[in-house]
Amino acid sequence: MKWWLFALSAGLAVAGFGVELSFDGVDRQINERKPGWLSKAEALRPTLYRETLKPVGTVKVVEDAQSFQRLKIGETGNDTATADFILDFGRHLTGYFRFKLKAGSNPLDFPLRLRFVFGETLAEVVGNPDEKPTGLSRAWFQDEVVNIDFIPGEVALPRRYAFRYVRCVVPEFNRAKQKFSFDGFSAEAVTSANPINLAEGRFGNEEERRLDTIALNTLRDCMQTMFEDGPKRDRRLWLGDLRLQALANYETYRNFNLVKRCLYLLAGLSDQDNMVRTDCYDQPSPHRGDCAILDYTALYASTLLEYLEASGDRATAEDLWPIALKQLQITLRDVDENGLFKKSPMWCFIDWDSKLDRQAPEQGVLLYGLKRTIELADKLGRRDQVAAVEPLVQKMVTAARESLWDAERKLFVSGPDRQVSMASQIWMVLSGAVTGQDAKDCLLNAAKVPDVRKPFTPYLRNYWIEALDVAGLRDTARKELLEYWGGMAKRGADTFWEGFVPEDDFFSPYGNHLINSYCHAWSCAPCYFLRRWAAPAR
Ligand code: RAM
Repeated sequence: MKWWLFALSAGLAVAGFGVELSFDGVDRQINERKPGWLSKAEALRPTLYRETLKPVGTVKVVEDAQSFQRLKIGETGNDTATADFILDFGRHLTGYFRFKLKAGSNPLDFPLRLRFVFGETLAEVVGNPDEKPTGLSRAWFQDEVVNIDFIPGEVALPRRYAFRYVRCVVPEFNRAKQKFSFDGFSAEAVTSANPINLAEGRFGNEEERRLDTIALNTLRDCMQTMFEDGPKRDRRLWLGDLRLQALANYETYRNFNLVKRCLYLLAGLSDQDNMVRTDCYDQPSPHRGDCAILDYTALYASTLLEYLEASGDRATAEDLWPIALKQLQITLRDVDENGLFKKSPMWCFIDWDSKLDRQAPEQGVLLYGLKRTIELADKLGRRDQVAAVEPLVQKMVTAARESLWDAERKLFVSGPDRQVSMASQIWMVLSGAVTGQDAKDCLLNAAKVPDVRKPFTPYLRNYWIEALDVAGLRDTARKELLEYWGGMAKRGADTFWEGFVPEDDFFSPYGNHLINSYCHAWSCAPCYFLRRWAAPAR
């Protein structure tokens, strides 16, 4: 037995949960490999595919009570000789924008001031972000002012945007109208998703095909030099989003190297305690973010396991195994001696719901992470290294059943107020703490509780669909998927959104819907589920 493993087993045997386990040997291995991991991530930096797009025309936006956010496209045309017009590129894209200017009949004798607003939705191009405060930076709203000294010429805006619409405002139009005109606009869309690799899908009907297409576009526009959460905001790699993107990617664009790169980035940027931080940036050079989400950390091993299963790349899984094992130690820190999670100093996310009690869902996700780490160990022939933690699975299941299961109502409750949420049932079912009829019951019973806390984001909805499927309720899962993502499609989504609450078009976790991301990685579930369900059993 290796000495660090001995320390781990001894620590557990003596103290069980609630104690810092000794992982010295693992830490040493990680520290030795870490610089190499970052170099490997760098070597995997993808070249981006580029496509030039022209606007399909201009649009006028009109108010309409029945439409998403009470706005719809009215008249369409081609008129760019006005003080204020909106270009429509006909599809969502992540990329760059440029335009040409022609001289007019009179010389330009002052700088031409132009304002551009880029929108994934109509609301962004006609709305005023300053009307409602947001908890995030106002600068996420994609607008720019440019002052042009000389014409004719071509101007390329320096930043990357995520958009379908571009509003162009010429504040001094009357002063300038004899002196210039626009002479063409174009966008360069960028992605690391190669359409040639796109696997053909089989769908039950046109509605399913449509949802798949919107999900593919979402994934494509989030696939950049790493998997970004949203190309408008935060433009960051987040571990929780990565897992769902990776799963969808295996069914579609099959860019295994991009997943590998992200796994290496997170590992190479892990902190001084060797915790993979929840988020990281790629520009100007890779560096980590400052978030530490407990439930995301619990999913690192699962993401690595799924990468191994999809790609067959055992060398990478072997290389990253120590950091996956290390995350297990970190996530078990907040589980008490009875196998119960109570609270953590880390950020417990689960969903953007400030009123959600997180005890039961975290119990579920930590148990899930524990089991997936054991599975990974098994695949790598390292079962001996997790032998000491295996009894904890049963302990956590028992703790969940004893402390969180409401036998009368046949569902899980969470926290001192015994809150009923779909999140609790979802993660308990996914963790296997309940199976068979109990799993079906808790999901369906909770959904009927009048004040049940429902998911706010497609992230948790994704796991709701998966939990139904795992519980043997595939027809319900399919129906729910078509209803929820179909709800976004009916409201005109070109790509799926960060947040969607069917009863509230203006839902935003940040207080202002204009800051929301409307092309968001964790929303690409339809292309994952629909394709898997259509495929012969694997
Ligand atoms: C949001 C990001 C991301 C998510 C985190 C928790 O700010 O958009 O998608 O993973 O929050």
